[in-house]
Amino acid sequence: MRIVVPAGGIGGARFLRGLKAALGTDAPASEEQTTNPSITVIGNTGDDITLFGLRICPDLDTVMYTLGGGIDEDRGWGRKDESFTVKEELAAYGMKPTWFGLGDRDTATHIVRAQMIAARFPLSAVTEALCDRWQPGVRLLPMTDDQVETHVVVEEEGRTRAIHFQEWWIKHRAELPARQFVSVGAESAKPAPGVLDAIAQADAVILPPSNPVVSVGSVFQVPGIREAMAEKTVVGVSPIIGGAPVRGMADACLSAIGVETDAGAVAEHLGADLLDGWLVDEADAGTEVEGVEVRSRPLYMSDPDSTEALARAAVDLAVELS
Ligand code: GDP
Ligand code: FO1
Ligand code: CA
Ligand code: CA
Repeated sequence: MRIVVPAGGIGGARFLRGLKAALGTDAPASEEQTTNPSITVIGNTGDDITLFGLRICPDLDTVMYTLGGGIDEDRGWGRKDESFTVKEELAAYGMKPTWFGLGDRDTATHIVRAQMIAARFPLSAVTEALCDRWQPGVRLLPMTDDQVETHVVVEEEGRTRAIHFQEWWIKHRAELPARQFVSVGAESAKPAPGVLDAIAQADAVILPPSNPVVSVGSVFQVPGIREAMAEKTVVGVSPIIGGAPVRGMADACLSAIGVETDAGAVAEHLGADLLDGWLVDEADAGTEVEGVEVRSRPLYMSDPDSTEALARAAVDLAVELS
């Protein structure tokens, strides 16, 4: 079975771990699996930022490290056994910004990426090269090779300005009221090589419980991707349980675009033209979305078994609706 998953960081990556287990692709990779894995991930690159001359791709790296065994499980981003000496030394030079947690081990990834970008390799080729080391067991594609960055229109002391998503998310902890998200560069961006083919060849598209606004929503800003997915059987997993995000600040993103922090409201926002099925938590049983088959299942990815069961429920629903 071939499945395409548009993914952000932690919610996407954890779900993918369960999906690999559910599809039996988490065994040591055979030659066939590395060249033709059954899961293609279309990673959000709207979070990407250039700092200190390095191109940093948080969501791609989160998926790569999580599936490759290199993630810091507690933080959910960056490398395990991390140290921050480079960050401290940069601060000692007065280098800005100081709010970004640039880890030493993580920096090696950014240096490899910067070097390849300087040699004019596209991001998709860079990502493939990085995955040679991590062997995530999925095909990880950036949504686009073009530069697309999510900027946030905020109001501070009566002044309106746009700041990079990472500044809003990390420095301001999403507390600065957001008026709008803008995917700078998206209009003229093209899906990365392989993205539209993978969707065309997929048996189903599964939306993991990623942030519907700045993760999945950002992937959908690249012209052609959402349209291609809508042709397929699409099943989504709600990132909202009992009216609240499980981790992170998705509620701040949803309220900025006028969507209630509610499992049903998120499905309506994603659209009945796209979604065929929608999984909500048992706490949200009874949720109805016109034109969408809604099922309730335990949606907390608290351990490998519950995550695998959740992924299997999504696959089963997709098979049933195909
Ligand atoms: P980010 O890019 O690192 O912010 O990660 P994603 O966009 O992929 O996922 C963030 C979303 O994952 C948040 O909105 C959370 O509500 C959701 N999430 C995290 N853990 C869980 C979980 O165990 N179950 C569900 N259903 N959603 C989760
Ligand atoms: N999140 C933080 O809250 N603080 C950080 O300092 C931070 C650094 C960081 C470095 C590399 C990386 O891949 C991710 C990092 N994140 C950090 C996570 C990231 O900012 C966000 O969680 C996502 O971009 C939102 O999806
Ligand atoms: Ca993200
Ligand atoms: Ca459809």
